[in-house]
Amino acid sequence: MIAVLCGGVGAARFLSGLLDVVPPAEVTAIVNTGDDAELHGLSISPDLDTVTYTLAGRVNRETGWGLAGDEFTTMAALEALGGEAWFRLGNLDLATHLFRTGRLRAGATLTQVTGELARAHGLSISILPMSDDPVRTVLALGTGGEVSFQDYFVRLRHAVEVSAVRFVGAERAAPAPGVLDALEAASVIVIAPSNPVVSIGPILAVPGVAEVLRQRRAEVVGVSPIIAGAALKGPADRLLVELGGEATASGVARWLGGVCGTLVIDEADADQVAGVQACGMGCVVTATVMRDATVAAELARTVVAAPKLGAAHLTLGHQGQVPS
Ligand code: FO1
Repeated sequence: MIAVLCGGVGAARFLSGLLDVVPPAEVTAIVNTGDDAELHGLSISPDLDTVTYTLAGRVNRETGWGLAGDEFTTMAALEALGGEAWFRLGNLDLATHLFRTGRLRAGATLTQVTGELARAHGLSISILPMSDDPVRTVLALGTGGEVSFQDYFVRLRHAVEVSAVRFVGAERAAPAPGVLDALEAASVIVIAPSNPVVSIGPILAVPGVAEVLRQRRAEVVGVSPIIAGAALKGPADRLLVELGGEATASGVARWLGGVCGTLVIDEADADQVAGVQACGMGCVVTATVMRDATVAAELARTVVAAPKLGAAHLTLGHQGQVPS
């Protein structure tokens, strides 16, 4: 069994590759819900939907979120009425939010609804929210005041300086049913190439999760979302720096150090191996930019093998070859 801590787009691509090399019934995705939002009376869980749509082969490949071929005429009509339309919900995507909202109001848990949506999309992988309790990522801005995650990410286009991040409700949240069991039973626990601050941070803030990872650190493998000093997508690089860290693979190692035994980093960062190892972590170097399904599957294969490779402090060359 493999357990994967997931944010949005990067995690979903990684999971796609993993399912090419491991049977879906042997994978549990534990997904961030700190990005969840309530808009227009609807319960929206972007990272859960991104993972589900991607694995179902239905995601909009250009954006990495939402459904392929979706249209936004409902949003346009809402805007014409004077409604808020900065968070773009596609006509087809809206069906997911209507379904989730209705089921939650009828008393179902987020875990149950997420399972129902996964099955409706024909998926047999176990997709779990990190918690059934509300946890919301809130960012304090350098200019003062606090905003919700989607306000920061979408409305403000993450073009503002952040001075602190908190995960409201995390201390009272319980891990969703199955989360701790999956983490305890997994042969490998993967921290997907997601933003370590705002995608992985909320999952680690759910009581009990970080404790299991600390105990099982030798089996925990992270994939750095920072490559050559920058994030492929989103504000991970800036957030790391703004919150006192460093936007490098070594900076990711320091951020995740206590809970992660091995870090997989990109070939472009081969000069970072010593920095990662200085955090007491194994380090594996391979191609991590998932530009196609083959690279994603090869990355997944390397990650699953990484605890053994990383613990021996072996450094791998391109596509997992041990350099001679
Ligand atoms: N991201 C955007 O940049 N703009 C949007 O309007 C937007 C809408 C949206 C609707 C549904 C959904 O599931 C995701 C959506 N996203 C949008 C992506 C979302 O903000 C991000 O995936 C995250 O929460 C970060 O992982």
